[in-house]
Amino acid sequence: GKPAQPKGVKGQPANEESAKNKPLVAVVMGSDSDLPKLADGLKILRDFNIPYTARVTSAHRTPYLMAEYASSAASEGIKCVIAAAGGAAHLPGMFAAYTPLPVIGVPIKPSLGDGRDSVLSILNMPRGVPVATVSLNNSTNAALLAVRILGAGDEAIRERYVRYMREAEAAVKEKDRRLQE
Ligand code: RP5
Repeated sequence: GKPAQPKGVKGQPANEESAKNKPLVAVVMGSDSDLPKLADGLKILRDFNIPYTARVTSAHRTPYLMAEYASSAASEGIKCVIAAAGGAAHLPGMFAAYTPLPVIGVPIKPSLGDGRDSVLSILNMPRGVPVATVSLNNSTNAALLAVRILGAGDEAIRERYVRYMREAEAAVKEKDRRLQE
């Protein structure tokens, strides 16, 4: 007879369950030294219940791995990429050169200088290869933008985002109210 279907959690077939947990966002970084600056953004993705994968794929140190991963990300089911790099921050732009997916660049403050080089090298892309650039170390906005992009085609994610906006609004109103005390 037919082999028993392996069950995932909540009694769903395992293959459906793993499809549900397949990463939608790829967070790539030039170095593991960037990781601490990405912690806030990764927390937001978890809070929004967005499955993601985090990888170190350096445009300079592992160019072939980076190109291979960027080339296959879309067919792996990734919908949106967050790419972080500092200094000679080529990763977001190079990643965007290999994928049709939206790429959000996070400039990381390097050990040398104030970080304008990171910002400008991610921001100043040639026409035709866009990278959405957030401000220095701002993985929070990168993650929120990724959630918005996913939410454009997914009502449940959009609803979670609207709730987040309401909560953020309430938090500011509460601070204002306390100022009046
Ligand atoms: C970039 O060089 C990385 O994105 C990182 O921000 C910077 C420094 O890397 P490490 O020398 O700390 O590995 O590629």
